[in-house]
Amino acid sequence: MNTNNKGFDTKLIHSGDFDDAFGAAVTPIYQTSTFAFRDADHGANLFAGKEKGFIYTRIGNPTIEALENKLADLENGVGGVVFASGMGAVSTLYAATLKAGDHMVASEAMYGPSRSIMENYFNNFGIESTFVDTGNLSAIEKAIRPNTKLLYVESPTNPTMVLTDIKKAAEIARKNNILMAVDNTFSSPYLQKPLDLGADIVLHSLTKFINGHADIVGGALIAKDKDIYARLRKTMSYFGANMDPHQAYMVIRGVKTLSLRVERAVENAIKVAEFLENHPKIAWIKYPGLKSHPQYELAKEQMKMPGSMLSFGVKGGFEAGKTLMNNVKLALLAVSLGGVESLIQHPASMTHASMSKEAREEAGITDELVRFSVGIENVEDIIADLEQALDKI
Ligand code: LCS
Repeated sequence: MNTNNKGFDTKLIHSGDFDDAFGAAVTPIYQTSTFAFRDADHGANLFAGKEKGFIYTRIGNPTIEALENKLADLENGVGGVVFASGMGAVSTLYAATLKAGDHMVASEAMYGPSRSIMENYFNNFGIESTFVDTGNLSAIEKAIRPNTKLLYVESPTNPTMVLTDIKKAAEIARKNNILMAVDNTFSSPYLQKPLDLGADIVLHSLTKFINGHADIVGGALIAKDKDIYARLRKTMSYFGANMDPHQAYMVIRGVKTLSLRVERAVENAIKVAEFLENHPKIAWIKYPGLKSHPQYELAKEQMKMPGSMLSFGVKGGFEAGKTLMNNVKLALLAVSLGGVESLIQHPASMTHASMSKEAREEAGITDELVRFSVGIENVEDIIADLEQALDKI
């Protein structure tokens, strides 16, 4: 279906649909590694890009392409490329946009491995990086060097919930001839559209809100411009972190309810955040939907709603936080986020353990920080669960 000028929810359901031979109501799974050519000229033309069609599933596949088209439409980009994981997308982003002698400026707090692969692997190929508080625009400007080629931000950051003013940061990037990429995992395209705000590339761990059901791992890059899209696609197909058709089918199924899930999760998160902020055993809480968040106004400006991720510290520090995590019964003590189920975890020893302690402390990922991904269960149950676990401290 042509979803031009249609609303976001209509796009969630129908964008990327293609005419299946049997009129299937949902995108079928083309579980095949290769596609037969009509004749030798057909094969040669496909490889030369003179004809459209499918060659080999690492390069492209109808089920995978349906998801890529849907995601590009949702983020208002020209094209999308999907990956076996979010980290497949991150490593392909770096490989496609940086070469020896180049420099990247990025958010100091971001998903641990996104930072660690730059500091422990890409550095070995002569690529430099500076990690700063991208919530502070002058820190971005100060970090830019003549060889800076990529500005990469997470907004909000995992797990410190710091926002970057995407519009203003994109202006800085443009002025300096730098590509800007935004990891939009914590918001999803329902809440935030980085390309509309001036970014060049959007990244997603599809594992999170977009799939939403904690049953697959996946990643995506969406580009605003055809040349960048072509570069990302080529790098993906050579490096081989491609998605599998069955995985793509699962994400297509999951994403259809994105707006419904996110709306309920945010509604719950606001109540959970208010409960925690008023609880005597909570030392501090960072949630963009609370007036106490230093970027509350920016969140209202660039996000449709404040999301359903929050981080906090319990009075008594790490030991008290550990007691809380060991005593929740409804929320799962597990990494990942953005699914229908509430999840609690400890970034310093789990998702961000790959960063050095100094880098963590500098980025605000203190040992006491607990991260909570609010699910879509009945909010009274989520709060009662937290309350009984806090009572154990
Ligand atoms: N970007 C962000 C913001 C993430 O949170 C993650 C994973 C990734 C990229 C990588 O995606 P993946 O390869 O896992 O699909 N974040 C995780 C987290 O916070 N807990 O477990 C995984």
